[in-house]
Amino acid sequence: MIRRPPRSTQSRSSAASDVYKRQVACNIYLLRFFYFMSKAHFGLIGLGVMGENLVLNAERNGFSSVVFNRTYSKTEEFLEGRGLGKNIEGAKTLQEFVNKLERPRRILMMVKAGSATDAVIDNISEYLEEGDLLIDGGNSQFKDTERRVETLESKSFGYIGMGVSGGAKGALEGPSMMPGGTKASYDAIESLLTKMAAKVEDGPCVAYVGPGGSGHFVKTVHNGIEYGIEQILAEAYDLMKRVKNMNGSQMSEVFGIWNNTDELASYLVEITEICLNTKDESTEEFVVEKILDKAGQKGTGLWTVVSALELGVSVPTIYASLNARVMSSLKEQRSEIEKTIPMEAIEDFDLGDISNGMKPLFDAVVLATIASYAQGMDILSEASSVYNYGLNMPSIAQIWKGGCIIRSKLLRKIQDAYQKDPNLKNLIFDDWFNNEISTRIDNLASVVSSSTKAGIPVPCLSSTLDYLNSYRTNRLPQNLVQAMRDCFGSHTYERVDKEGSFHTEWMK
Ligand code: NBP
Repeated sequence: MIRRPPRSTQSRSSAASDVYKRQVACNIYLLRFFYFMSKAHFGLIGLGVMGENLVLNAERNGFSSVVFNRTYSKTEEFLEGRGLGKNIEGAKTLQEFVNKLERPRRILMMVKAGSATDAVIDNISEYLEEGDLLIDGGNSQFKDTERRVETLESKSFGYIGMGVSGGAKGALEGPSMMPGGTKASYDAIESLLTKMAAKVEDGPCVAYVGPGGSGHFVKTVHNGIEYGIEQILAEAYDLMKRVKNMNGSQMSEVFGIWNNTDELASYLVEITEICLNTKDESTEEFVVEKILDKAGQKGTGLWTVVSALELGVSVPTIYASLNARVMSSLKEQRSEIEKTIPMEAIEDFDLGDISNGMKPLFDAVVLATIASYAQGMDILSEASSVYNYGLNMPSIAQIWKGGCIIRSKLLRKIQDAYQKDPNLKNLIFDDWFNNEISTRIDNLASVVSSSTKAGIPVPCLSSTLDYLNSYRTNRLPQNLVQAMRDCFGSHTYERVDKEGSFHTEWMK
């Protein structure tokens, strides 16, 4: 690149020497320029399933990237495999990682929630500089995120706690993302996130959620709703199988019909259709029937229920789904007790048939699904005012409409309902949802009562029925509960006929 003056004239010509010096200076400047220009736009820590796919997504959208993983061999494997030929570099140490990033740095952490996230933050903090931004895309507890936002922002770093949903495929092709933290930090990554996110007909599935841990709070509730819907679909499957003796293909056909309706068209119904119709390659039998009936839970379902209870929000459908997983884990105990309190043979009852899309069962599933969303949205409304999150409910429905596990057609209706009335107390007050409930509740009641009589547990369907029946009565028996509390503890009570606080001497 640099043309050296010929040796013979070098010492004799000071003019030529000046030209040479200027050329060197110019080239050093260019080298420096290209060095800084070549720094990567985006850094990722944690090459698990999610991290790997998210960094490929960022790179595909034009963001050159650097990756770091605790175990370096995984980084090498990635760079020689899926990362090969991409604008992605690896780093062996965190020092090298930050040096390869343009400033202010934008770093996404995709590691396990809890102590692993704290360890990564501690380790990287010493290399960060003012204005650098850390994004936690793991499933962190929102209270941990509140603490981290406060600590990191006080050190002049940016911190975003971001819920990410969509699994491996979503992470690669476009996830749904729920970022929370300061608005200034969000603004610094808005263009990156908007490009990476799933897109639906009316925009991307990402938006600023709110301050502090609100992004992770919204993700937690997303997962609570997901627990609910998964259990509801599992109960529908159980009824088809045990009451109607349907095989995998027949059940799959019903879920296929449901997936073409305005009420149930969704990702979870779509994958249920696929799961039920998939055969085991070695046995040629339906795989689902070969899977042990035990489901685990990683924390977000539990956090949803705990948050709901702390906020005083009623979430029986979501709670029932969590409890169903807990009960399923008692496999040995269930097998033992089955022998001591045996069930009667199950008699056939009306669930409809394939030709009418199993209408009574469909109605029951629609209402339980609506209840799951309604309860989740109620938690968000309450959290928004108690924690000062200022959540925009239609915007959250928009984020969930694509890319995430609970994406569904119903979310359009939910978005409309909150757009019509931003202070909606519950979806049940919206005309469309109110009509759905009025016209389907009889079928929900008959499915629940027949299942209960037959001894088939339907915890989400029955909790939904109780939830809706409690909602639609002006008369609940808590007057007696209040009487008992006043009787043993002088807690006093309110009356229906006059204002004030009253006490009765019950034992006189
Ligand atoms: P994993 O949680 O299975 O793996 C995390 C990666 O982080 C591993 O490659 C691990 O390195 C690395 N890591 C680093 Br760097 N520092 C670590 C430390 N101090 N302790 C433990 N691991 C460390 O990945 P994932 O399934 O992609 O999940 C990442 C996050 O995203 C989790 O919070 C998860 O809950 C959340 N999430 C997952 C999904 C999903 O569908 N999987 C969906 C949405 C959100 P190593 O190679 O040395 O072990």
